[in-house]
This record gives sequence, structure tokens and C-alpha cells, in this order.
Amino acid sequence: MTNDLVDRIAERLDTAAAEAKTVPMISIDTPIDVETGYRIQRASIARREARGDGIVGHKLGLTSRAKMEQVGVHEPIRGVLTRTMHLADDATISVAEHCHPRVEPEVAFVLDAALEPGISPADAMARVRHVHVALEVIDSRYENFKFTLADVVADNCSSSRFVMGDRTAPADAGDLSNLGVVLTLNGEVVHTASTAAVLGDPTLALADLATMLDHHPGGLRAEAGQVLLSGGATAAVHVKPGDVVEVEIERLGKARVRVAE
Ligand code: OOG
Ligand code: MG
Repeated sequence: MTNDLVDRIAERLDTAAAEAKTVPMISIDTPIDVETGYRIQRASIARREARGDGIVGHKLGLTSRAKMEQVGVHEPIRGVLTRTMHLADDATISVAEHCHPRVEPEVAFVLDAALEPGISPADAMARVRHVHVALEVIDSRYENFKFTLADVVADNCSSSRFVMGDRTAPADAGDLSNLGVVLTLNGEVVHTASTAAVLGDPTLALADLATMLDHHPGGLRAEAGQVLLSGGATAAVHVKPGDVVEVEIERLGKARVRVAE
């Protein structure tokens, strides 16, 4: 695909996100492969950077069976997090700024040092500054939240906002491979999982991120100070004005997001 067409599609998706208006998925009329999806994603992030937004980290998506089943795409994906996506714990999101928001519980990592491709999960974990309990707000820009693998990659993996809650030093966090995750909506438990749902152990996401960044176009790296969201451990919940979503992860703590008109 020409760079010109990549830029035009990136503009369409960027505008859809800014105006909170869905668009038909790209592959309806333009065949795209996954590589092209990553080129479109990089071009849409470049538009944000040109507006003064900056890259603060990365996300993996579709790293759990529950998430794959929910959206019908069965391969992990990678997206970019920018400064304006990051909200404080207990922040309020606005439904009007979204097309059809959903919220999902995640383990997040803040890096103390860069990760190079090929790094082992244990070595990558040694470069983690903090483990956070996080909630991600996702919001596909596509009609009916329906997409193919390449389409969702182009749409920066449905990313919209994220909240970083309680944090723990890696030495205190210990083994992250089997911690209970409880997601509540307005005080009612809606989903439970083990952190094992995420790739068998969310620390594997660190190594996978470094490898994926190396394989994908765009020249990005996992840098010191950046955040990594490891992917939803449960299916995402639909939210409406007035809702309060909270996640608690065993030993790691809580995070919360509120939803307004
Ligand atoms: C794609 C984004 C997936 C996750 O954590 O699995 C994701 C989607 O569900 O729309 O962020
Ligand atoms: Mg996610």
C-alpha cells in the first residue's frame, strides 16, 4: 500500500477517535494485511505526536482466551500508549468522548530500563520499576465493535484511555503467574480470573513486546520509563454514565474508573 493511502486511512481513524464517530472497518473496501495495519497505526500515532502528544508506552492486546473470544480475533496484537490516554486512578471518563466504551482489567509494568528484542521474561522483569494494577478503556472506532486482525491493529488496538492504580515494587510483587483478579461493576462482581489468563504469566508480555516492536514497522522500542499494559485478563465490560468499575488483583491492589455522560 502506498504511504499516501496509509496516511489517508490513518487520518480517517484519527478523526473517528477525536470525534467519537464510528467508521466502517477498513477491510470492507480496502484489502489490508497485518503489516499494513501496523503502518497505519504508526501513521495515526504520528498524527498525535504532531499535535504535541507523546508516546508513553505500549499495550498488548488479545493475550487472554477471554479477550480473544469476546472479539473473535485469536492473535496477540500491539499498540501504542500516548500521554493523553493516561488518566489518574479514580478518574472519570466521558461516554460522549467515546463511540462505545468498554473497560478491562490489566497488569501494567513501568520499565526501569529499555528492553531489547530476544530478552527473556526473567531478564525483562529485572528491568521493571513497578507493577501496577490497571484498567484499560477500549473503544473500537469501527461500527459494532467488529473488526479483523489487521483492522484492529490499524485502529491502535481499540485503545482509548488507561488508569494506573496501586503499584508494587517487583521484589514485593513476587510471582505474578497466578494471582486472583476480580472485576466489579457498581460493586457487583462481573468477571473473575487468574493472572495466568494472560499468556500463562503477564511477565511474558514484556519479552513479547520487545520482540513484536522489533518485527513491526515503525522503529519503536520499549524504553526506560515507559508503561506496558499486558492485556485484559477477562472480557471487557460495557459501561454507561454513572457506572463505577473497579479491579482488585491479589497482593497488588486496586484501580478504579468512573463513567460520566
Ligand atoms: C482489542 C484490544 C484488546 C486487550 O487487552 O486484550 C485489548 C479489543 O478488544 O477491541 O486491549
Ligand atoms: Mg487491553
